[in-house]
Formats: sequence, structure tokens, C-alpha cells
Amino acid sequence: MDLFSKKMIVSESEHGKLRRCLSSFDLILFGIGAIIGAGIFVLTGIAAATHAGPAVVLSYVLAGIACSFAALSYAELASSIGGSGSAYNYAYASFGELIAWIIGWDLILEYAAGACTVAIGWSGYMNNALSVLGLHIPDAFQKGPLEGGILNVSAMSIVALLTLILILGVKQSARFNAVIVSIKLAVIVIFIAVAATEVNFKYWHPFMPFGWSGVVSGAALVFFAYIGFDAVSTAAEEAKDPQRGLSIGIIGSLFVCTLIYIVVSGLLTAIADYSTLNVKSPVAQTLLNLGHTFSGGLVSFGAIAGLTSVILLFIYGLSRVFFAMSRDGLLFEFFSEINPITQTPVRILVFGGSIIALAAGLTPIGLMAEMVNIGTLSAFIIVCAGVIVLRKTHPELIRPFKIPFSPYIPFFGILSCGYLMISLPLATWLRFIVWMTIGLVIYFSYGYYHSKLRGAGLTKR
Ligand code: ALA
Repeated sequence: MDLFSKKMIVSESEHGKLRRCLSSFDLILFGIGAIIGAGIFVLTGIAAATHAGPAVVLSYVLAGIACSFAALSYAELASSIGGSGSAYNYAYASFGELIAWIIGWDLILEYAAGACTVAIGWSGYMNNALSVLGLHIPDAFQKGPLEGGILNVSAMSIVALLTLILILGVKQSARFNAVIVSIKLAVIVIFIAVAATEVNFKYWHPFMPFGWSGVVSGAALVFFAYIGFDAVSTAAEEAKDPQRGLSIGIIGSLFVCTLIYIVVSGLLTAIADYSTLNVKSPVAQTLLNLGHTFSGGLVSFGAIAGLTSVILLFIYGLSRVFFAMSRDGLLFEFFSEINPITQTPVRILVFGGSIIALAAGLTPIGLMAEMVNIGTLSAFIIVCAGVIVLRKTHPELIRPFKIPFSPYIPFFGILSCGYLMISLPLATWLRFIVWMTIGLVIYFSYGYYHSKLRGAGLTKR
């Protein structure tokens, strides 16, 4: 039996007994929960003020197009290959174990650094809200040692709390996520309704103050706002109807969020001068500056809710990819046990949650944020390439969702994600290479010898 067939069997087996209880609607809410967060509530302002000007709306269109190519590719592979390992699994089936390891390691970086970045952003919003209520957390406990403090206690607490919810069960997590997503969507509707009454198109002149290159570098930045739809695919072994549900969840959530981003970023730059938007909470702040105190306060609250679900879903995604890799023997098998009562990978959640909490407590936000985009873009490229390769090598594979115009769409996905990737700073590339080198050392000293799929003389490479 070749490695591809072996992988498909392992993906389909009931190895770990994760609980199949998520509906297609839960999966769309998972996607929206993971997507809308710091990107729209924070980065839009920075991207408008320092990169694209009012043309930040075009940056959102550009990044949205790159993501939709990748999302379609994810939908095809999630519905035909599946598995909680997401892109790790697809890469295994398309390119073999080494590339699968690289992409799995890369996804761990994306989700861990993403959860950590958003937890630090969350703590900034929360500490402000608490001080407005008269509860001041001492400065030393608002930031880590690299920024002159001791520990970022709020960031650590939110990671611990959300990890606990994830341990309790996936259905409980889905219910919690549904509440949070409703709050953030309600707040966005409030912003749109209020901002629509303040529009003044004089703010759109000049529309592209930094030229086309500003629009593109803005797109590389706001790409962050779209990350998260891929986390839906890690729910493959917990979805009631994975073959339909995953493609609906991935494409549906991305579609809803793209529309929201275009409307919100277009309105934001039409109610304030773009140069004033380089602040910590541009969406709320702009409403406050225009005298809408109550709705400005609500938007801040919605931002806290928005960031909460992103952290939840990123820790969830991390745990499922880690689970798939340890089940295959590439990471310590100790972690692949599913708790029989909660039907969740408790050991991984405790381990992963502790590492993320520690990193969020000790490191500054910038260091983490930069790593998320590069990790995600490289996973997207591999997934798009996987579609092209599998159509050639395994045309017989049953594909409940099939991308139209293949190989063009996945090919454009590779080109557009590659283009965004080379627009990232050199320092980010260097850190990425260091992370990948560490990953390869672990693979060749552990994973290679413990792999269950290559084991038993299956495919010796
Ligand atoms: N898309 C997520 C956010 O904007 C990562 O927070």
C-alpha cells in the first residue's frame, strides 16, 4: 500500500474518538469567530495611516482575492482528504512526509503566534476597560520583561480561561463561540449604521496617497485580518457532515468577512482623515472623536469579544494539528490521547495553552505578530499546490467540492500568496527560517524514526 492510501485510511479511522457534533452553521461561526479580530479593529487604522491611505479598501479587496483562491483550495482538499491536521494532512497526501512535517510545524507557528499576538492585543483593550471601571492593574503586570514589566497577567488569564473551555468539550466551545460571534457582529452593524450618517467623501481625496505600492504593502499587512478561515478545516473530525460542512464553513465565513471588511474599511476612511487613524483602537476612537460616545464604547466592547473568539479558535486549531501529527507518530505520541469524558485532546490543550500563556505573558506583541502572516502564507501556497498535484496524481479521488477552473485558481493562489510573502520584511523571513530549521532538527532527530505511516517498511525514503 502506498503512503497516500495509508494516509487516507489513518485520516478516516476513529483513532482518537473526537466527538462529531458540529453542524455547518457551527462551522461558519467558527470561521467568523477565527477571522474577525485584531485585523479589522486595529490593523485597518495602521494600514490606512502608514501604507495605503483611503485605498486601504483596495488592500482589503486584494488580500481578500488572494485568500479566496486559497479558501477554494482548502475547501476542495478539506472535503476530499479531511482530517484534523488540515494542510498538514493534505501535504502528506500530496507531497509526502517531509513537506507535511514542514507545513505542520508551520501551522503550529501560525496558530501559536496568532493566539499569542491576539491575547496581547486583548490585554491592552481589557486593561483600558478595567481602568475606566476604576480597576487598575499595576503597570508591572500589564507587560512582559522585554517592555519593562514583569508579566502580562491579563493576556495569560484569557489564554488559560479559553483553554479551559476548549478542554470541557467542542460543543461547549462552539456555544461559547456563537455568543461571542453574535456580539461582535452586532457591534459591527452598529458601527456601520452610525458611520453611514457621518460619511464625507472629502476624506477620500487623495485616495491613494502612497501609490499602488502602498496598496500592496497594505494588503500584506491586512492579510492578517483574513487569517482564520483555515482553522475551520481542523474541525474535519468533529463535523457532522464534513464533506459538505467544511466547504460551506470555509467559503461562507470568508465571504461574509470580506464583505464586512470592505464596508467597514471604506466607511472608516470616509469619516476621518486617514492620517489620524494610527491609534490603538481606530474604529472605536473615530466614533468617540465624532461625539458618538455610547456607540464608541460598544465598539470597544465588541472588539474585546472579537479578539476573544480568535484566541479560542487559534488554540483549537493548534491542538487539532498537533493531535494529527502526534497520532501519526511525528510528535510525541503521549499527546495523541483523547480524554474519554470530554472527548478533547486534554494533554495537548494543557501543554499548548501553557506555552501560549507563557509567551503571551513574557513577549511584546510585534515580535509575535510578524510571524503569523509568513507562516499562514506558506501554508496557503502548499495547499494550492496540493490541489494541482493531487488532480494529476490521484484523479480518481472523490471530490465532493471541486474548484472550478482548476488549475488556474490554485495557480493564481500560489502567485498572489507568493507576491504577498515577498512583500514581508527581511527580519520576518530570517525568524521564519530559524523556526523552520528548529523544526527540521526535531523531525530528523525524532519524527523520522517514529513515523507510523512510513514505519513497517511502507515507504522508506
Ligand atoms: N484574522 C484574525 C484577526 O484579525 C487573526 O484577529
